Amino acid sequence: MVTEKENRLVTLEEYIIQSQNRFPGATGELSQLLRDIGLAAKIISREVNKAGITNILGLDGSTNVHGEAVKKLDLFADQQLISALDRSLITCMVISEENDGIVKLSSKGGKYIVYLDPLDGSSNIDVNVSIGSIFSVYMREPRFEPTVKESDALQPGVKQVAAGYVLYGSSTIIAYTTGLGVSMFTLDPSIGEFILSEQRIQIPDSGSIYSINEGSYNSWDLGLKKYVKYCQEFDPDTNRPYSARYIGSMVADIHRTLIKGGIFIYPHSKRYPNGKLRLMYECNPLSFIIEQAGGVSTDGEMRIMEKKPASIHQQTPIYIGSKQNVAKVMEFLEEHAAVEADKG
Ligand code: AHM
Ligand code: MG
Repeated sequence: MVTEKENRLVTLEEYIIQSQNRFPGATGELSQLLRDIGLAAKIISREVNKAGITNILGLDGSTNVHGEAVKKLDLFADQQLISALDRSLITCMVISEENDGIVKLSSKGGKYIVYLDPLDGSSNIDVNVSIGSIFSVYMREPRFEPTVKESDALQPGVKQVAAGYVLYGSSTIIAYTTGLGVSMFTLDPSIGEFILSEQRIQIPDSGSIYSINEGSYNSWDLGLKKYVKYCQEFDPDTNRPYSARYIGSMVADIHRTLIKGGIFIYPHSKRYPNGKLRLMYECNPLSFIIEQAGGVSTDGEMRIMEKKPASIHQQTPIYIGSKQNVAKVMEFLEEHAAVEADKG
């Protein structure tokens, strides 16, 4: 394991191998899978950086399974990640935002199932704003029948064996967890390697930033409206008013929340009665990261990672971030839900 005292540069590959060596029985397969994702991330990062000067930018004319316009880079990222995972024959199936059904890989006996949001925040691509990739890894349990099927992948988030994100921002960063804290690496483009920048990251217990698309204010529950008003009130003792920050790329908003603390919310609303964000390849992996860093993630009623998925593309509301901020919004939601129940 790398100690803080060592100032030698440690690459993602070295770090993964060193971490694996701490578990004598480890087969190295999960390490290989993480290295595959690291490689795909470098290729996607290169393409994202040159998007503005190539014709890869822009709509490719088709729509994804949710009827949203697909940009060329979404497809590129999807292909890169899937083919990187296919190559090492340890993943049997991929579920991706860009594909309606499951994608069976060449290795039918592969031990892992991987969920992907290949390029999250894609509406930000053509305005040069940060975007990201998200991944979430499950085991395909040996008791499952030989034929790989969708129901094998319907496991709650607590069963994730690894998860992470890549942020294509002012620099490219990869953060991941295997359940032993969160480690973060920054891509050094001059040598083409991800270099360890932080390990055992901790989210602050409270923060003074709230992150939500306030354009939907009129269709929120009363408790949420009151919470946002609370964030905006002047009270220097509690560091209010909070700052509002909303990038519109969940990876970037969660990355900031992880580093600076605060809360990110995508609630249910009249427009999205079940929330907009996807449980399996957006909310579960980012919840695993935030929880591993000491934060909290809930759908307003229960822990996100304990939700039993009914379908691979299921949506969910999410309230995620620093412990104290999430506890506060829950107080508002509960208080006003009780008031509404009394009235009705
Ligand atoms: P995408 O995967 O199609 O890019 O959609 C998910 C994105 C999230 O990154 C972001 O938090 C959210 O959609 C923004 O939605 P909205 O524009 O409704 O606020
Ligand atoms: Mg997405």
